[in-house]
Amino acid sequence: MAGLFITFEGGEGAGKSTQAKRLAKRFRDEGLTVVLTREPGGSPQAERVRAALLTEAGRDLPGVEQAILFAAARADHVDTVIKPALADGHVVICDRFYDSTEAYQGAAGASPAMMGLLQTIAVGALIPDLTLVLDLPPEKGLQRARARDTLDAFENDDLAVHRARRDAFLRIAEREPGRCVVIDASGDEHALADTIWSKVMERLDMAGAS
Ligand code: T5A
Repeated sequence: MAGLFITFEGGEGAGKSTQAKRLAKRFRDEGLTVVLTREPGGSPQAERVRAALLTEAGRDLPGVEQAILFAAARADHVDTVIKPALADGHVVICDRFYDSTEAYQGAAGASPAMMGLLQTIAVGALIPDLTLVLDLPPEKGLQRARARDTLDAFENDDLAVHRARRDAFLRIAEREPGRCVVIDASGDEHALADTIWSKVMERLDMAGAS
C-alpha cells in the first residue's frame, strides 16, 4: 500500500485525540491528504458497535466477548475506511487500533492466542507504519479526562486495571521497537505536538533511507 498508517495508543486522557488532530493538521499543512479516524468506530457500522460497547453492559461482558465485538467493528473500519484510504496514497491517523484490544481486553482476561486470531481476521496483514504510545500515569490521565467530562464505562475501572493496561502498552512497545515509539505525555499539549512531529519525521527519514 502506498499510504502512511499511523496509530495513537495509550491510556485514558493521555492526549491521543488532541495529538491525533494536531498531527493531522501538520500533515495537511504539508499538502497531504489525511484521513483522521478512531476506534472503536471510524465507519458507520463500527460506530454502531462503539455505541453498544462503551456502556456499562459492554464493559461488563467477559474480555473474550468484548474482544470479538471490537474485532467486528475493526474489520468493517479497516475494509471500508483504512485500506481504501491507504490504497489512494493518503495518510491515515487512527486514534487507537489493535494494541488497545491487547491492552484492554488482555487485562480483562482474553488470551493472547485468541486476540491474535481475531486480529488476523479483522485486519489481515495490515500493520501500522508507526504507533505512537502516549505514556502517562493513569492517575494523571484520569484527572484530565475527569476535568473534561464524566468518565465512561472503561474509564471508571479500578486504578489497578488502568495500571495493567499501561504496562501492557509498554510491553507492546518493547516487543515491537520498529513500529512503536513511547512518548512521555506529561508535558503540555504544544510541546508534545512538537515532540511527536519530530519523532514522525525521524521515522519517515529512516524508512526513506532503508
Ligand atoms: N477500547 C478501545 C478497548 O477496550 N479495546 C479496543 O480495542 C479499543 C479500540 C474508547 C474506549 O474503548 C476502549 C478504550 C477506551 O476506554 P474513547 O472515548 O475513545 O473510548 O477513550 P479514549 O481513547 O481514552 O479517549 P480520551 O478522550 O479519554 O483520551 P485521549 O484521547 O487520550 O485524551 P484527549 O486528547 O481527549 O484529552 C483528554 C483531556 O485532556 C486534555 C484535553 O484538552 C482533554 O480535556 N489534554 C491535556 N491536558 C494537559 N496536558 C496535555 N498535554 C493534554 N492533552 C490533552
